[in-house]
Amino acid sequence: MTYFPNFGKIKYEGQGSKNPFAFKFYDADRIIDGKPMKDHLKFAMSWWHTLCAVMADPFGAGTIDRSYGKTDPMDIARAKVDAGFEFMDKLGIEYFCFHDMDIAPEGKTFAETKKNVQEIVAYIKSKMEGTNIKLLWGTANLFNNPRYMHGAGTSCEADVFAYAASQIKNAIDATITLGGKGYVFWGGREGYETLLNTNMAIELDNLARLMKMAVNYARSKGFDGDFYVEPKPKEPTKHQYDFDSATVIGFLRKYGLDNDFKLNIEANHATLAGHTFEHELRVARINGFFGSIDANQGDEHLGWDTDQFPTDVRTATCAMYELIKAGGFTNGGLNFDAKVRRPSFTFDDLALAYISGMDTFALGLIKAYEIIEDGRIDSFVLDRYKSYKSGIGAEIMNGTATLESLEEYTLKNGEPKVESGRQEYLESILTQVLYR
Ligand code: XUL
Ligand code: CO
Repeated sequence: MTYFPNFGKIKYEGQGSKNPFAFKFYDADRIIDGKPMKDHLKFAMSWWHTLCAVMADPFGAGTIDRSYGKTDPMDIARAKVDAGFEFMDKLGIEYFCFHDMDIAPEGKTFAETKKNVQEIVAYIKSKMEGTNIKLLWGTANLFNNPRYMHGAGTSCEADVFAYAASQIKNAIDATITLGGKGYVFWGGREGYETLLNTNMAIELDNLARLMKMAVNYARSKGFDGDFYVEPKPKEPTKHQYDFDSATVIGFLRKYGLDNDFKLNIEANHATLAGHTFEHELRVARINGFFGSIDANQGDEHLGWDTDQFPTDVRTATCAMYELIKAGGFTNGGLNFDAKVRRPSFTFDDLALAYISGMDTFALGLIKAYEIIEDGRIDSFVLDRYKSYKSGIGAEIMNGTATLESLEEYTLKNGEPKVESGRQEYLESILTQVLYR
């Protein structure tokens, strides 16, 4: 039984290949800086977009049939497992990520939902045996069901908070059973539509309470992986509390969650926050919160989360530069939180999309190493701050300078001499390395 009859194992054929079902840049076993490309990139398949999304939009029905030839919801869920493992095997993808409600159908009661999830988790576990396929992270879907219309952890209804907590408990159990090293909080409904009906202070305190409960529970069950918050400024709510990396880091520190949580940075969410992807990664990295990546890209002409497969090599290069400087992934990886366009409705399109995304990041990784090896950009930045190495700069850095001593210095030395930022020159180096 195959769900993807039109292609077999996708191989690396190199840049000269015109075979659509082949990698042009992603050479999984190629050693770069001492380890295979696949271990640098740790590609993951998103269960929801890859196996579930029917590509409906507000103006029309779905274009992809996700019944996998079955009618019973649990049979469909099991078929998705089979299809997912075939897909990962053929693409050479070693990780996956899921929400509880992607893998199993919601039951009529919570008890039924719990049973459904446990049954499919057991099936996934049996499929993992004897393969290299691992769980990157798990999460709970606390945004689809209408009960979450006012939020989950930030709901004004305590019963909804309790329901969300129950779902999280089971999603953590599923993550632990499948050996996952990450658990994600993405707050799709954790925000507000209007301040006129919102007590922001209670909502934020409660969100932190929910996260703390999750940490306490998971640690008590032996989970030694990372928790992640995935920042996003808006959509579906008008304003989301986990706006961007800087906001989330402030939140985690305020509530004492910074030892257990890192960030899962999504490219398109960065764009929505008015940042570049690399900005969000840089903020995470320099603050010690670099965790995992949801790779995708938006459309520069559309203002919403289009979740497209990444094709922009310049952006991928800048992102991979941040990954390398962060020392690589530990528990994290690169999850394609990306979906095909609505008219790309065949299963072949899914594979072609992944091939394109994986090639983009493979090339980004190669180019990021070339930028570092070239050295001109790094040494420019090093040199740009050389005034802090000695004299008055060293005094500022080592904390001996005061406002008085700096005034004395300025009175004596007069107008500072400043240098050019050389942006255009540095951009030309990037272009030169990207296109050589
Ligand atoms: C939504 C989004 C989610 C999270 C997991 O924009 O990115 O799929 O990645 O809940
Ligand atoms: Co995401």
